[in-house]
Amino acid sequence: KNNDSESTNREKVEAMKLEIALKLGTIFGRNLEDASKEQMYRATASVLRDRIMQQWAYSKEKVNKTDGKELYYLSMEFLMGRFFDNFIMNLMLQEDVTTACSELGIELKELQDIEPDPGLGNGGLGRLAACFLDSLATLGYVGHGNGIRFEYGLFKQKIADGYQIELPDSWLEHGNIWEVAKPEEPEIVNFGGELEKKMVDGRLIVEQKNCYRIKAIPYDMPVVGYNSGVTNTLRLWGARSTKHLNMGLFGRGQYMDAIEEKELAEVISKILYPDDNHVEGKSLRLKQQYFFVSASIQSIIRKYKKNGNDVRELPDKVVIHINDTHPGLAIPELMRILMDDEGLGWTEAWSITSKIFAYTNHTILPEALEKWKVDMFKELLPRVYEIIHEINERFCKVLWERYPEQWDKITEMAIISYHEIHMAKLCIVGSFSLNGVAKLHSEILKETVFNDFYDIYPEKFKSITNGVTHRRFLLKANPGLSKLITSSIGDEWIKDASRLKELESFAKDKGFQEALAKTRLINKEALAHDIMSQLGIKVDTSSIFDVHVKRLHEYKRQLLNVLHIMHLYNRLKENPDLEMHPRTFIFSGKAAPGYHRAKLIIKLIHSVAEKVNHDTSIQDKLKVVFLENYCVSLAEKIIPATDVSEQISTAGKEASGTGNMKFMLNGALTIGTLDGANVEMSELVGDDNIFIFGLTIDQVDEYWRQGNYHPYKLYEGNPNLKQILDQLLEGFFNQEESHLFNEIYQDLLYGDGSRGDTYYLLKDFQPYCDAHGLIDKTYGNKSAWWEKSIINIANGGYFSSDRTIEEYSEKIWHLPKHNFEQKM
Ligand code: 26R
Repeated sequence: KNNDSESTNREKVEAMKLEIALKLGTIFGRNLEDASKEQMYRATASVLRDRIMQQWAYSKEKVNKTDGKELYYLSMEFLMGRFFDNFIMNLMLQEDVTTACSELGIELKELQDIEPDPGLGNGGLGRLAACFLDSLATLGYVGHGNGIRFEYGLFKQKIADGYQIELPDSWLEHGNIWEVAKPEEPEIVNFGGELEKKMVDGRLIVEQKNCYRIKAIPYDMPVVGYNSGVTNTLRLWGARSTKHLNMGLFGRGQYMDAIEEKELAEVISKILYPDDNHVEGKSLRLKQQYFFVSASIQSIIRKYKKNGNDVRELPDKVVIHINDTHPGLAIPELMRILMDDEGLGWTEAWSITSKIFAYTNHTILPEALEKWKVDMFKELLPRVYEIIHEINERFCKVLWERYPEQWDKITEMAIISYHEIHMAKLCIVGSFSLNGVAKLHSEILKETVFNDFYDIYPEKFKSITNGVTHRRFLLKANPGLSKLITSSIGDEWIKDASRLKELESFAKDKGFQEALAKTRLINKEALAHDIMSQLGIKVDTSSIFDVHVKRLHEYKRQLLNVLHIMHLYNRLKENPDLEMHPRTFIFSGKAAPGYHRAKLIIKLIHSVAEKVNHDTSIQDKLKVVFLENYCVSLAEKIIPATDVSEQISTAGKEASGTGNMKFMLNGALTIGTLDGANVEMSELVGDDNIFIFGLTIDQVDEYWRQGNYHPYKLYEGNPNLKQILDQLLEGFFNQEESHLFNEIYQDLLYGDGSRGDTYYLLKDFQPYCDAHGLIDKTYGNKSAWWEKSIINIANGGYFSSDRTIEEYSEKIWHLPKHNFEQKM
C-alpha cells in the first residue's frame, strides 16, 4: 500500500514538472535552463491556475444545481495577502509542488517571494474579511466577497532617518494571474443628474436623466477552501469610462477632453484610502462606496433573476453582509432597484430589503463613525438621497409614536440630522441583524453607543467574537509547530481547530516543551536573519522577542511600550548588572499619512532604538527594531517568532483585535489590557497564562465621567516616570532636534488644558512595568514558560474564523452546508 502511494506521488510530481516546463514554453518561449525566476513563478502559478479553474467551474455547476441560499459579503477592503502559497496549501499540493520545484532547481520559497502582497485593506477589518472567505469555502458555505479592485493598495512604507515615507503600491504592475476580467458583464453606475418623475398607469416612474454613467467591470478571483469542493468568488469591481475615445475624429480638443473624462471615471477605483479609524468625508470616497455597492447589488439581482426567480423570494435565497458602514448604501440601493427597476411599491420593497441585510460594527471611536453632508450627497446621488430621506421619515414616525413629543430624543436617533446622514443609523434601521466583534464590544454597543436603538430593536443585537484563519497563520506560517502538533494529536485540527484543546495534556510534557522551544528558536533565527538584512541590526535569538505589530494609533498605545523601553534603559544605565533576561523589542506598523502624532511616535521609536542599540554599556540586554512595511506576508514571518505579544490598547477602545489571536495560536504569551477579545482570551487560559494589567473599562469610564484624572500627579509621584517624561522634553533621545518630542510631553501632562493623556498611559505605566517584570521572572523558569505557551495554543482553537463563521451561519445567515469533494 505504501509503495502504491509512493509511486502515485512520484507520478504527480513528474506530471507537475512536465506541466511547468510546458508552460515556460507556451507562455515565454523559454526552457528550464534559460527561464528567469519570475518566469518560473508565472509558469508554476499558471499550472496551479489551470487546476483551480476546473475546480471553480465544477463548484459553480454543483452550487447552481442545489439552488440553496447564498451569502454576499460586501466590504470596502479585502486584505488577502499572497495567493500562491495559500492555493498550494489549500489544494493539498504542498509536497508535490515543493518537490517538483526543487527537482527543477528552484526553491518554492524563492517563488513565493516574487508574488506581490495585495494590500487592499488597512488592517483588522480587511484582514477579517479575508479570513472569513477562507473559512466559508473551507466549511462548504457559498459566500462570495464583493469589493473594489483598487489599482493601488495601501501605500508601501519606507523609513528614512526614522520617519515614515509613503510610496505607491502598484501591485498590478506585472498583471494579476489569479483574476478573470469580465468586461462583457459590466454594470452601469449612475452619478449626478436630475430626477424625472411621471405617472404611468397609476404608478410612479422615476428616471435619472443626464447622469454621469460609469462602467463597473467585474474581476473575479477564486477562493479555494482547504481540501474543500466549494470554490467561491471574490469579485472586485474596476471603474471604466462609458465613453469611447474615437471622439478624436472630431478634433484634438474633444479628443483630449475624452481622455480626461475617461481618466476621471477611472480614478474611482484607483486607490484605497489609507485612513483607519478616521473619517474624512471626501466625495471620492462616497463615490467609491456607491460605485461598488451599486454594481454588487445590480449583479446579485441579475444573477438571481437569470435563474427565473421572483424578487419577492429574494430573502430566502440571498443574504448580504455589510462589513462596517462603508457598504451601507447597499440598503437604499436595493430599495431603488426594487422600486424603480422591478416596479414594486415602497411597502413591498421595504419588506424584502429589511430581511436581507446584516451589519457588523467594527469600531466605536467617534471619529470613525461615518457621516455624509446632505448637500454633497444629494448632488452626487439624488435618487438614493430621496430614498434615505423617506426611510428616515418613516423611522421618525415610528419614533414619534413611541416617544411622543420627545424631539430631542428623536433628533438624536434620526438617520438624517444637522444636515448629515448617519451611516450607522441607516445600517441599524435597514438590517435585520447587527453585531459586535467581541463580547465586551457588543456590550458597549448595547449599553452605550447604540443604546437607544437597543431599546427599540433588542432582537437585532448579537455578539460574534472574531476569529482568524489558523491555516494561513499557523499551518502555513509555522510549519515547524504545525508538524509538532500533528505528530502529537493527529491532523484533524486543521479542519477542526477545537481539537487543539487536546494539546493541553502535553502542557507539562518535557519532550513536547523542548520540541516547541526548538521550533520557536528556528523561527526566531529566520526573523533575526531578515532583521539583519533589512536593518543591519544583530539580534540575539536567545533574547525574549517582544512584539508590537499593528496600525500605529494612539489608542493602541505603542507609546506606552516605548515609555517602558526608556524606563528599562534608564534602569540598565543606573545598574548595568541589573538582573534581567535580554529583550528584543520589535515594532512594525503603518501610520495614516495625515496622522501627525502617529508618525511622530514612529520617529520616537527610531530615536530610542538608535540610542539603545548603540550603547555598549548595557551589554546587549536591550535591542529595539522597527521593521518597515508591515503587511500580511511580513506578519506571517513575525508572528511565529514571537515570545511576547503586546495587546495594550486603552480598555474599551479596541473592538476585538485579531493579531492577538494569531499570536496566541502560535504560542506567544500575551501582555494585555482587558480590552476587546483579550477578555475572552484571558477567560479561556486563566489568569496564570496571560499577563493582564491596567485600568478596566469601568475605571476608564469613571475617570471620564468624573473628570478627575490628573496625569501630573502621577508624574510627580513616580520618579521613574518623571525621568522619562523629562527626557522627552530635554531631547535626551534626539539631541540634534531636542524639541521634537515636546508635544508628546505636553499632551501627556496637560493635553488641551482640560484633559491630558486621554489614553491613560501614565495611569497604566506602573502596572505595565510590573507586568513586564513578571514576564521577565516567568521566562526564567523555562518549563513554566513553555507550559503556559502550550496552554495558549491549546485554547487558541476557539479563535479560528471557522468557529466565527459557524456562529454567523447559525445566528444570522442560515446557510446550507455543501459537501462536494475537492476535484484535484
Ligand atoms: C475612514 C473610516 C471610514 C474608517 C474607519 C474605520 C476606515 C477603516 C476603519 C477600520 C476599522 C473599522 C477597523 O479595522 N476596525 C477593526 O476591526 C477589527 C475586525 O473586527 C477589530 O479586530 C479591531 O479591533 C478593529 O479596530
